Amino acid sequence: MNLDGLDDFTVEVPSWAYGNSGTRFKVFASPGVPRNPYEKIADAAVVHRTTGLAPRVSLHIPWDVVDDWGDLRAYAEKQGVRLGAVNANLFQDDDYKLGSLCHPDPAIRDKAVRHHLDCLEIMRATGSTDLKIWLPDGLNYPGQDSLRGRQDRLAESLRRIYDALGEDQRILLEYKFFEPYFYSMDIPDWGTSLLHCLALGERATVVLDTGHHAPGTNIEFIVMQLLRQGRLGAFDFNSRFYADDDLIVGAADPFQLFRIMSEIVAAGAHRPESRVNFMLDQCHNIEEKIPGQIRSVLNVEQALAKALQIDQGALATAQREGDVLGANAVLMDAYETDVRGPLADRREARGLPRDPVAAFKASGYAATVTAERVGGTQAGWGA
Ligand code: PSV
Ligand code: MN
Ligand code: MN
Repeated sequence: MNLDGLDDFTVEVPSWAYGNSGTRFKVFASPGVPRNPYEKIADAAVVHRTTGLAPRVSLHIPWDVVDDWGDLRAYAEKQGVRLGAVNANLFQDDDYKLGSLCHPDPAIRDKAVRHHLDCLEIMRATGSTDLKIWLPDGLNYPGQDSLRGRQDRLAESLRRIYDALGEDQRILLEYKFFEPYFYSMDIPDWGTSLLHCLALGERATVVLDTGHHAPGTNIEFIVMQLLRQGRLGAFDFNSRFYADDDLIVGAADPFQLFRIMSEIVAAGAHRPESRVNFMLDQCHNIEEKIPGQIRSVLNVEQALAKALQIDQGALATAQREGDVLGANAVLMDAYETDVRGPLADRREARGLPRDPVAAFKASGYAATVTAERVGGTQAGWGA
């Protein structure tokens, strides 16, 4: 079985997946959750040690702020992982009631821009290259503000952030089509995100969160189109049924994940040279968090392994000859291939556990940290 393309493939895990989280109405407390960013990194490192797939951890600012970034970086490296993308946070400040980067008041826009400049400073200390920007903003009512004016203000604010990027830094600009109660989002779709990125310059790229689309959206089409433009910077992988559910990637629609990875493989974008950052953006509200993350990174790997089974030659021939069913069959054959055994063999050959979830359960890690950690923080929101 051809699994060559897996060798340098990695998934980045989010620090907030290890803390408590819940619905919009209730956070469920789990025993042994991390009390600070160091403990989040320790948990993330377990995911990497058991899977060999997750060597980076995304941070959320200010949730993960520490006194000494060099110390956190050194701690992560000692644990065998690196600090990854830095997520800005514009959604927990009274000043942003009417928006942040698009706010009608220039002083509030300035504050929001400065938050991103602070994130760039943090990235210099952590060695991170990716700044992820997500706007939780929009309008509740038609006429509340000028749709066009907000886009002009957004362009200006993003320009200030972009111009402050260091040589090796880039922007990941996230879009999302809805928030509960909004009539219009400030960056509702990939077209809006891409237009801003194109205006900014080549170090501005789109991040595609799989939970941020209307039901039925053909996400692999968006992936293909952004790859064509060289502007797919990253994924925020998760699953959704009805809303932005942040459930385990590949849980709701494994076939969709396969179709996404098929476009990735067709463009060779699973290789590190593509600089597509395959991140998770998930919360584990009721399930155990570390096994939930292990399951997630394995699901991404499995979808990629299946996509690598597509007989590209046979597919191209069937497509050229107009063999509709034949072409579809080539794709489905790859999807139906059971890659679990070969992936377990591959893990074993690399000194990793055949079954990472079972290995984690047998390790006693959960009991150890439950005994050690009392008073874990809620993921992000209370940090
Ligand atoms: C917003 O729904 C989002 O997807 C953004 O990436 C945020 O940073 C993240 O979720 C917060 O959990
Ligand atoms: Mn996201
Ligand atoms: Mn989201």
